[in-house]
This record gives sequence, C-alpha cells and structure tokens, in this order.
Amino acid sequence: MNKELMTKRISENLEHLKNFTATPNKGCTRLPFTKEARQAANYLKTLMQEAGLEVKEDEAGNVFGFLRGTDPSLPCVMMGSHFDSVVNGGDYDGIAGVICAIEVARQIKEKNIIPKRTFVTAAFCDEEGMRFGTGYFGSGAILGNRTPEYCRTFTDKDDITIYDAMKEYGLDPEKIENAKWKDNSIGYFLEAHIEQGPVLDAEKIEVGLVDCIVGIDRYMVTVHGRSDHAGTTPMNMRLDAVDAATKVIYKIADWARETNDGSVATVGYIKTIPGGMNIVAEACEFTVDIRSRNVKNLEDISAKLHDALEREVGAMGGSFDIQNKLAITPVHLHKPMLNMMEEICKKHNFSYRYMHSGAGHDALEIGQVVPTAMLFVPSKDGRSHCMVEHTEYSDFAKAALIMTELAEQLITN
Ligand code: HGY
Ligand code: MN
Ligand code: MN
Repeated sequence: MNKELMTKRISENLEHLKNFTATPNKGCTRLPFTKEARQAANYLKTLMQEAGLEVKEDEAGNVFGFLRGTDPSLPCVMMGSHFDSVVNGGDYDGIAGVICAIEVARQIKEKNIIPKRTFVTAAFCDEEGMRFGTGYFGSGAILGNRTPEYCRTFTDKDDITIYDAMKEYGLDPEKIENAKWKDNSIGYFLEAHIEQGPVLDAEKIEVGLVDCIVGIDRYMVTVHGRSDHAGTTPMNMRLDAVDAATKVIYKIADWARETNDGSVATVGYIKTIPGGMNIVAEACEFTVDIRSRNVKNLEDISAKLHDALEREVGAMGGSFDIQNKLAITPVHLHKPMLNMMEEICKKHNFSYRYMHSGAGHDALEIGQVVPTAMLFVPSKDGRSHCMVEHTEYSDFAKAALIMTELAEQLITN
C-alpha cells in the first residue's frame, strides 16, 4: 500500500469537506438534517461511487457504500463513523473515520482483493446529538432503536422536532424503522477516529487500540420558578429558578470526582428564561452529561441529581422537569479484532497502546450488539470539539492501512 497516495487522497477529501460548515472560519458546524449535512452527504456519495461502491442513503439520512462479496449470505463487514459535528467543532471528529473507510474500500479494490463478505462504508448522520441533545441517531436507527415517536419527542433550540427536521431534509420519519438492518446482517463493525484526548500525543504513540468505551447518561433539566422584579421582590418571597438550579449544578462535578475512577460529569449548557438581568428568572434550563466505565456510577450520579433537584427545587417552592435524552451502557470491544490490530501494528512497527474512550462514538451504539473494533490516532495537544482540533493526514493513512489489513482478513473469511 502506497502511504503517500493514501495521505494525499485523504487530505484532499477532508480539505474539501471543510467547505460544508455553517460557521466558516469558526470551526465545523454541520448539524443533522441541514444544508451542510446535505452537501457533505452528496460529496460522500460521489466519493463512494468513484471508489466503485454501490451507494445508498437510508431512511435515517445515513449514507452507505457497498462492495459486494461473493457470498451475500454472510454478515457484512461495516466500517465508518459520523459526518455530523458539534457547533464550532473540529474538521476531523467523525468525518475522518468516514474518509478512512472509503480509503479502505479503495485499497481493497486496488489490491484486487475479492471479498467473500460484503464490505460496507458507513457515514452516520447524527452521532453527536448536538442539535437535539440526543445522540447516535443514525447508528441507532440501523439497529432498530429509532421510531417515529422518538422523532416526535426531541426538539432543537428552535423547538423543531427531529421529525420535522427530517421532513425538511427530504426524509419520511414515518419510515425510520425501515432503516433497521436485518438481525445478524452486520458481522463486524470497525471505526477509526481521532482520540480527542491528550494520551497518544503526550506519550508520542502512533495508534490507540480502544478496549472500552464509556457509558453515557444525558439529561435536559428545566427548573420552574416565577419571574419577578429583581429589585422590589424581597429574597424570602422569590421563587428563583436560578438560585435553586445552581444549588444543584455546583454539586455535579464533585459527584464525578468522588468516584475516583475517571468518571466525568459536565454541565455544558445553561439558559435562564426570560434572561433579563433585572428579572428573577422564571425558569432555568441546563444539561447534564454523565460518563463512566462503571454502570453503577452512572446510576449513582443520576440518582444524586434527581435527589438534589427534589430537595433544592422543593425548598424553593417551584417544580422541575427532567428529560433523559440518552442512556447507553459502557461497551467492551472485540478482543480477537484488537489482537489482530495489535499484530498489524507490530508488523508495521507502529507504536501502540490499549486505551479506553471517554468519548462516545457510533461504535458505542453498534458495539452493544455487533463485534466492534476501534482505533484512535493522536489529537494534537488532546484538543477536540473546537476549531483547533488537529491530526496529521499521514496518521489517518496509518489508520486506513491498519484497517485495510484487518478488513482483508475479515472479508475473505
Ligand atoms: O460526545 C461525545 O463523546 C462524542 O463526541 N459524540
Ligand atoms: Mn464528537
Ligand atoms: Mn466523533
């Protein structure tokens, strides 16, 4: 395999994809079911077609490329990641894994490998959950975990439901369940991704072999109080939603620290309503994102959140709503494939280490039911979900090379 050619093609593709953002010069903002998503999906279809793949967009808005195997009865080997992003995010999170998958397909063709199992490149439409606060929409849909009711439930900040956003994008949410793949039709799932953390870069290691991905519980909390004049309303007569909410928020990070096992909890979004500096807030919204390799910690921190809300909002005299936007358990990835990737790294003298992922991925959703392998390449200074996110294109070529040799073993057996 010609690593220089692979690096060149990967860089050309990712450089072109940088055009498809709603915030030019301010990072990548490519939210699901938007103009930018459509532009990226169309470009990915072209690349898959040029690679000689049969292309399909499914009822969820995912894009797939098929390199048909000689034995269609065998479960396929799927490789991919997501083509959506966070707001003002980086240029490589997710999308680089899609391009690596397409490069693997090119390599399979150029090496004249005749696959027994079909090889499928996958571009999932909404892994981040950034627009609707959820997550793993596209990868969840192929497992049958998304319904029209689900699409009606969740809204974005403009109160647009997933359902209406899909219709606007040209999809029929009533047909979302048709996106489900037949049980046992996916034999293996592979994902290449940037680490999004500091470990590989700090330790100058080329490849991360991911053995475990954290579980995630995500909530949107709304505390309801009463709006009043900020100057004339005595402190003992207020139903101050912000006062109660912050008495809960300030505890959340410590609940994670107290686990002492790397669990994390984040309040990434807070909004006061109506948001006037001289108005006692009527309501306060905030998100909670809890992650751990230990399910019990997810449960404990969620329980502490509910108890604190009961206590503090009760004392204020208001009420609260809490919507569970995502609940997914940790996943341990497929040891035999990890061993195969380790052997490939040794063969090519790539330095590597086993590591867990603190970020969720489509591999977290699909790995719940399908043997899954994931590898990381270094993120410069460990930065991600921001416009300074950077990884060398030659590192993606290494990822594609490793995944090509792994895929070759899987699709020919
Ligand atoms: O939030 C995450 O961990 C991932 O980037 N979706
Ligand atoms: Mn991300
Ligand atoms: Mn990602």
